Amino acid sequence: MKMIDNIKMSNYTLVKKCRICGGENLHLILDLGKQPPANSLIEKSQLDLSEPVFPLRLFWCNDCFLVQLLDIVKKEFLFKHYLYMTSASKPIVEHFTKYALDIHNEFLKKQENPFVVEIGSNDGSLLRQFKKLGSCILGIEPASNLAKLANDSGITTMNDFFSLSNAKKIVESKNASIVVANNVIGHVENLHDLMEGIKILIGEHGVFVFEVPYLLDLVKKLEFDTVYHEHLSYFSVLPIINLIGRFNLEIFDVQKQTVHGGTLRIFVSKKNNFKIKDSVKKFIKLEYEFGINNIKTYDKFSDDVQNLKNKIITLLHKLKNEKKSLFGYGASAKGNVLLNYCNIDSSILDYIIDTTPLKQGKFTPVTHIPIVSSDQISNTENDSIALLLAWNYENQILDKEHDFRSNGGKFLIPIPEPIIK
Ligand code: DWN
Ligand code: ZN
Repeated sequence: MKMIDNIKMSNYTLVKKCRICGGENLHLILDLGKQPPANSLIEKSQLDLSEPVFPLRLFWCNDCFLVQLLDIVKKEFLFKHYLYMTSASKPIVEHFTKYALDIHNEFLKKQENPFVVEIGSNDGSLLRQFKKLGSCILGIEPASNLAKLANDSGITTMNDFFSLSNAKKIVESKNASIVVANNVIGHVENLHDLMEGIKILIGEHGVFVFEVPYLLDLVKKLEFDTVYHEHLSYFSVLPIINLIGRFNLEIFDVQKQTVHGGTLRIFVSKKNNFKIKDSVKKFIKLEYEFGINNIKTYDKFSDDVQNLKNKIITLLHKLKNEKKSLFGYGASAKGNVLLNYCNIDSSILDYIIDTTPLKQGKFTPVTHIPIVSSDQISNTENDSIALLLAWNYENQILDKEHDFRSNGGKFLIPIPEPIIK
C-alpha cells in the first residue's frame, strides 16, 4: 500500500494541553499510526497524487479524564466540504424523528413560538422534524455543500462554524429554547468558546441537548475505528461536568442511546433551573467503577485493539486465500480508519457499497478502494463476504440484506471480535 508521509504544516498543529482543564498530565493510550483524514475520499483523477496523512494518537488526561487527540488537523480542511449526509442512513433519520418528538413533548409543546438551533446541522435531517412539529429553526453548518442542500430544501442554515461571536449575532433577535448538537461537540477544538456561546444562546431558560459517542462503549467494544482526526474529544460524563461547571451550567439528565455504537444524550441548563435526575449520579458511579480515572483501563484497551487488528488481518487473508470474493459495506469514516490501520486495500476488497450519492464514484483515501452504489449487492457472487464497515447499523443492515444472505452471502462484522454471520 502506498502511504505518503506528507504532513502539510499549514493544516496541522500539535497541542500540548488538555482542551478542558488545560493540564499537561497527558498520557498516550493508543497509536493508530499516520492516517489520512477519514472522510477524505478521492476522485479517480487523484489516484496517482500524493495524499496528506497525519499522526492519529489518543491521549488521556490524568487530571480531568478527558480522552482526546492532540494532533489537530485544521477544521477548514476537514469540514468545509463534507461527504457524510445524515439523510443517507435510514436508521439515523428514524432516530432523529423520535429524538425531535421526545424533545418537543418534554420542553417545547407548551411554549409559544419555540426556537430550535442546531450546531452542525448537516443536511437538515433533524431540524426538518422540529419544523414539522411547529418550531422555528436555525441550522449552523460549516460544510458549504450541506448548508446549500439544507437551505434549498427549506431548512434555514447559516454556513459557518458555531462560535461565541455567531451566538451573539443570533441572540440579537432571540434566545433559543433548545440548542441541539449531535456528534459535533467532539469535533470542536475550543470547547470553552463553544460553551460560552451556548450559555449566551440558551439565556436564562433554554436547554442544551447533545449527543456524543460514549467513551465507555468505545473502550468496552474496542471501537478503535471511531478514533479519527474529526473527533478531538471522546467523552464521558465526568469531564463534561468539569467543562460546563466553568460556565455556571449543569447537567440535569443523562440518557443512554444505542446509535453509533453507544451514545449519551446529555441535558444541560443554567444552574438550578431543573431538578437533577438520578441518572447523573448513576453515570458518575458507573464511570468510576469502570476505571475511566485509571491508566490501566487504557493499557488493556490498547493491547486489546492490537490483538483485534491481528485477528481481522489474519481472517481477511485466510478468506482471500480461499478465493472468496470480498467487498466492503458502508464507506463510513470509521471504515477508512479500520482499512488504513489494518492495511486493507484494493487487493483485498474489490469495492465498497454505499447509499450516499456524494460518495459513489470516489475512492477511499490511501487504500484506493472504489465506492459504488448500494444496488451493486444484487450482482455479487453467491459466496461473497461483505466486511461491515458500518457495524453500528448491524441489525438494520443484516435485516435489509436478507436476499444477499439467503443467496449464500455473508457479513464479516469486525468489531469487537471478527465474526462471520
Ligand atoms: O461523527 C460522525 C458520525 C456521527 O458520522 C462523523 N464524524 C462522520 C460520520 O461517521 P461515519 O461515516 O462512520 O458514520 P456512519 O453513519 O456509520 O456511516 C455509515 C455509512 O454507510 C454512510 O456512508 C452511509 C452508509 N450506509 C449504507 O451504505 N447502507 C448506511 C446504512 C445504514 C446503509 O444501510
Ligand atoms: Zn484535562
